[in-house]
Amino acid sequence: MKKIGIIMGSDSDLPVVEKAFAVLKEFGVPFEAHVYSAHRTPVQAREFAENARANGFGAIIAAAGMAAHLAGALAAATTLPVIGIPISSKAFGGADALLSTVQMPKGIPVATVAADGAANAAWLALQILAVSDGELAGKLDAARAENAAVVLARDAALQEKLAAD
Ligand code: RP5
Repeated sequence: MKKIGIIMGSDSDLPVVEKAFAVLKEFGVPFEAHVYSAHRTPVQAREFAENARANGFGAIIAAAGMAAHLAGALAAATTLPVIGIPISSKAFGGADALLSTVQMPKGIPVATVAADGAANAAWLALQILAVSDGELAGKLDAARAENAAVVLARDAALQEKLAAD
């Protein structure tokens, strides 16, 4: 099975990124995580992306805040799909990182999730791997069915309450 690479610009991003770890663990998909910064350690970040396909990765998740160039810098060095997580910061609440991550020039796309949207980054990475992995696609279908059952149970509870009022 292909691995997911997770790169974060700083260990201060970890509390958000851990939500992606949790989703990947739930589905039993292997991942590797590193702290590499587009600005502070550009050589290591680039090397990771350049070698990612040969090293068995199928997608890369990149989390960074503020002047968030990490996802774009990684995407420039690989044709693997790169998913960007803009990390929210005090000054602009994540709008800075969101725009820095999403506004890529044509030819070098970054699939950008919501600010601090680490769980969805992991779900999207799983869906990318599931394009060529039927077993994983089945697990994703089952998880969606479970989520739907939870929502429908909540709706049923609401209908009961409204009927009783
Ligand atoms: C970004 O700058 C990192 O991804 C982090 O979100 C932000 C602040 O980094 P630290 O100063 O906390 O290391 O590059």
